Amino acid sequence: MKFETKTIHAGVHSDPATGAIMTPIYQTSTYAQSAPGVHKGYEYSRTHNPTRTALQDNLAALESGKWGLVFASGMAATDTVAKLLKPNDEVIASNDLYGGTYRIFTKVFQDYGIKFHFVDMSNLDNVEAKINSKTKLICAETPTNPLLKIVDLRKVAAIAKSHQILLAVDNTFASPYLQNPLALGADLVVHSATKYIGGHSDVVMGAICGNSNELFEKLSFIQNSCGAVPGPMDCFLAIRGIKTLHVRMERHCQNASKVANFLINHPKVSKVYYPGLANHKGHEIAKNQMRDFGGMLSFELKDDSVQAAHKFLSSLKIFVLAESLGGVESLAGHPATMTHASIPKEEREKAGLKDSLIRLSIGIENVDDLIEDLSQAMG
Ligand code: P1T
Repeated sequence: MKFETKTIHAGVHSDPATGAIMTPIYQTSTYAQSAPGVHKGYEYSRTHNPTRTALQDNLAALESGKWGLVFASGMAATDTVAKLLKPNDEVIASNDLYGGTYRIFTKVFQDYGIKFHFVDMSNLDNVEAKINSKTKLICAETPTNPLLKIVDLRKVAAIAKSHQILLAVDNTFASPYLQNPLALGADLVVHSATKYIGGHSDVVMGAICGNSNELFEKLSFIQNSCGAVPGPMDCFLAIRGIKTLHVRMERHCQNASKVANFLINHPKVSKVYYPGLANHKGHEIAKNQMRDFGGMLSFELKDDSVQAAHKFLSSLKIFVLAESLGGVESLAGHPATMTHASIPKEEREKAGLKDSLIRLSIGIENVDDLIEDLSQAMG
């Protein structure tokens, strides 16, 4: 089955009781048993819920994985992966990554005796330099949030495999339509399904997909034991959102490419980060491992101050100033004071994240309206 058909049909079966073609919202916490332990595969909704099962099977198919697990948020998915670790284990993670991921690693898991190394993974020598016998996990994000750096997934997977280290890839920015890390050698793919997967800014959710039965056993055990599961209504919304994932992503990519080309020619803009631009450092790798270049881009103003960025952001009329990304509506954000404020300034600067950096999540509106809005906000 091709991707576009999977988005609509994979994992989703018409309801056996009524024939309803949409998976019902099984809004129930528990299931009747005819005798203790005798049931129809469902005992309690923290463990399993039919609406969640349909979504998990659908996502597994979209990521070319054997299994999928969904969580109450993207952070809950990352939390679950990190819970595979033990004290004294070491992790190598992208130094340009979602601020909340940096925060859970440094403020939560570091206290449990796990050591994190944050490196620029667009150069894989930086990864190899930090590998030692304690390294158990490599966490890559590509394209990265917010600088849109590209990590060569085939190469980092080969490095991880040769050292028997697990590779988890946060595929949030690409979505399963543009990139399938499992097919490129990753062990686990992680999503904030809040973003392109849900697609309509109406749900907070996370996901992990993989192929290994052993990892499935461990991760589903943590999912059930720790309980960060999404409710059936949210699973329904995600199933509905996914049905148009491929169509939305095509428009996100077309619009973002046009906006990037508008911005590189604007006199007040000093730099544009978009992997679709031929001069982007990761352009060739992105071409090789992604179907298109995505709907996210960032740019710096020539006036590199928080004030200049804030003035621009407050002048936007169609773009909504908000955290998050990947919805049908265009959003704009200021990583230094919003999504990445939890990363200390000196760490942000080391990663190249400047005060004037503005991040855009390009929606699927008419692109001329979007460009006009950016143009008037530049003043
Ligand atoms: O927000 P949540 O669903 O918990 O997902 C966390 C997360 C994980 N990974 C990446 C790459 C992300 O971008 C996010 C969330 N990001 C934002 C809210 C943001 O505005 O960047």
